Amino acid sequence: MGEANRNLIVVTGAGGFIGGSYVAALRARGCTAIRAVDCKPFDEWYQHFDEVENLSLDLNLKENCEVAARGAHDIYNLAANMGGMGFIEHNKALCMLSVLINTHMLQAALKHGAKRFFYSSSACVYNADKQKTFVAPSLKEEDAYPAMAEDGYGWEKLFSERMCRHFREDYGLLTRVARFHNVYGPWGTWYGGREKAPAAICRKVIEAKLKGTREIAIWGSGKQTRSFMYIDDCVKGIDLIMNSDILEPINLGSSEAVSINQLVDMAEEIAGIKLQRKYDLSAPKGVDGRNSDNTMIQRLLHWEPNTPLRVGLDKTYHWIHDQYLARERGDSRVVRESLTTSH
Ligand code: GKE
Repeated sequence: MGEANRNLIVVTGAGGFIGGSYVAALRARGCTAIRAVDCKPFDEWYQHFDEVENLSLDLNLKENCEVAARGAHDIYNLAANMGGMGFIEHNKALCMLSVLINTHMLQAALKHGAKRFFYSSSACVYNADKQKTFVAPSLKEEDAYPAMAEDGYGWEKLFSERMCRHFREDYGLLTRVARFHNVYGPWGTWYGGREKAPAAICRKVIEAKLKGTREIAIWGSGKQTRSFMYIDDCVKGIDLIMNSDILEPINLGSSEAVSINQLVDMAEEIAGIKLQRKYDLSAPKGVDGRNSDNTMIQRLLHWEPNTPLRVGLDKTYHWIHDQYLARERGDSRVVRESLTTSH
């Protein structure tokens, strides 16, 4: 059993949105022993920090997970092949193959004596039959069973949650699992097919404003409901849950549910325009309604994600606006979305 370097923190998926933002937060609080891992080539990493140990490794491969985990004390497995509904609905096998990453990372964590392991699960584990109304059902942790997760992506997440539990129960590896509810914010994917609704809607409003097209294409009827969690709350929640005694998977999401039409209202308000809405009922829609029931996180951590959507969306809109103009200028510093892989 390898020896863990007491301080070494390994973050997988570090070239992506949440992983990159988590590495940035660790640095901001003075952590230096950080190993950032992603399979993307470095020039496609959303955020890249020279003073961090950066590894571009495909973590589907067992031997690469061994390299990534060597000497680690804490491992944050934030790596997955994922995206919004536009991606997960059309890439179910790819999404399920992320099981290789989590399984190999757990085995490597055990082999190399890591002490703590954080796994990023998702609201997509929840039973689809409980999300068949536009009146956003507040999903409690127990609503994942009996199981009827989101096809592909949701089942991988549910299976990997259970793998984490069994590694804790059978081998004593401290595992913590959070179910993320639609994370958004600066440094997130905003074009290319993997983007989620907040970024997509901001991009479309910006495009309509800059190009004067005055109309916006919305997937579904716009009545679908969701809660969206700002990235800073996600980072804080990861820390609180990793440092807690919470053994079972727990919701990490905002409890401020809105319809997609209301999300568009907010983006228009930020842009100072009103657009003609074109609804595409054949586009990927996912569940009708979803919200995060935060009773458990409130009870156990006396906190819940609380950045109002209007506040987070404003920052996200302006970040995407600058990215959009930079892309128009052909500026290489634009976050580049590779449609091939992102884990
Ligand atoms: N992506 C996207 N792009 N969604 C749109 C758009 C658009 O231009 N216009 C309307 N929507 C609608 C979708 O049809 C869906 O009903 C809703 O916004 C949210 O779509 P989403 O953000 O892509 O993803 P979901 O919340 O449905 O599902 C996501 O849940 C996350 C966990 O909360 C999953 O795709 C994963 O990203 C993750 O599990």
